[in-house]
Amino acid sequence: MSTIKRIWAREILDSRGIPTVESYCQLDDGRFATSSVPAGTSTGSHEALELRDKDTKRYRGEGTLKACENINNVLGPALIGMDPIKQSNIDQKLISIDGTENKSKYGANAILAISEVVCKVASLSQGKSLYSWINELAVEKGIAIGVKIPTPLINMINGGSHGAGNLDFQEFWVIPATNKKFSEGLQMSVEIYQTIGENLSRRGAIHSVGHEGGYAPNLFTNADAFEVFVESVRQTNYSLGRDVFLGLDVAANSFYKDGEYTIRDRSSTLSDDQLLDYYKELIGTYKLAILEDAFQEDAWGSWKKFYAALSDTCLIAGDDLLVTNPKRLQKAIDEKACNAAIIKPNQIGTVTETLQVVKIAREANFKIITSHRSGETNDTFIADFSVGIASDYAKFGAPARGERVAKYNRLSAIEIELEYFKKNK
Ligand code: 2PG
Ligand code: MG
Repeated sequence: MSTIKRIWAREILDSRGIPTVESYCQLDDGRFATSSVPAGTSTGSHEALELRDKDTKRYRGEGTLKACENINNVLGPALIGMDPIKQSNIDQKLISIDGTENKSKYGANAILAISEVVCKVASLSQGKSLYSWINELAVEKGIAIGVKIPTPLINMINGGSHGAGNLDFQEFWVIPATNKKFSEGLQMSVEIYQTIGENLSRRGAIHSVGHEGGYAPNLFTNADAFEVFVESVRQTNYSLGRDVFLGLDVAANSFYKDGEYTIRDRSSTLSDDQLLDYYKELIGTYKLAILEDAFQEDAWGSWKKFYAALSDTCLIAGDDLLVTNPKRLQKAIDEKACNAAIIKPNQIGTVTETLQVVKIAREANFKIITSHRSGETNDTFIADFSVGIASDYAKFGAPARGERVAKYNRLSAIEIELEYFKKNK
């Protein structure tokens, strides 16, 4: 049995130029792994706490030196001598040392950085691919039987707090049909992404790209983005509603204030019921397959109405609503508020707790959407995780920018590896 010899961390930058935590773990057999954690921009207020230094003399208060010190001086030393393949013992130890409900003492960023790096080094020490090791953990918990490459939700256009003050909705996706092979779906989406780019430039509408690599165009309304999608898909060899579908992360928190929602598609503010009517219109016109965070994170009543009206028509996904938290997920199941869960390990803070949330969601027949964050690194842990838990969907941003394509390229590599194993059984 190999044991943990040393764990340490340093501050690095994420894709937005904001500090995050990179962790290292060395075993007594010499094996070594490194990992880094992402961070959100449009975070839900019920997420586990990401520890920031709040020292305004450095990185405008966003430094992660304290989180790194917590790893170097407290959390890391406490795990020395432990067996890295006992992921739940490791995570349990981290949870109990921190002792708070939302990991606010040592920081969910510090805790997850350790949880993930230990998971990685454990896969190495057993000579297994990371996704297949995560699958073993998932099988042990009764979450998955085999591995599966998820269908990607590919971000084409960014608005909201990921955009450039242009559109209100945060992420406009193209979703390949679920019967397509991953590589086929990726290729289709890239061709559509590039066609959208050309159409936006022709209209003089490209402003820039947003946090996740989607275009951040100057368009008149949110619905105009879908018009560009329809036009662009038509110009490719693919057909909307057969080869590809459309979807949205509305991220409604970002345009909600004092009981009202403000979007540029309407001249006056909208109540929850009026917004619901607008979604019905959009879903009818553009046949949207998935809608994430259609209402703000605590509007349980509106989520329930939305579910009652549309759960047979599209997937209703909770992100800021659920924050990968078992209690909030259970409430959503009991109250029939949604039927798909966005899964982000850094919203809860350990690999084991994330697996527990996936288990609850699966048992309630929810679809699982494993997700990156808007502030990412080139770490591809989340791609292996999505395959290991047999996630239905994965959202890793646009097919552009290094930190986004790293994850899609990792899924491609896993696809090739799985095909090889199938042929050479
Ligand atoms: C989301 C995510 C990721 P952020 O809202 O789903 O796309 O954004 O990481 O900013 O919360
Ligand atoms: Mg979201």
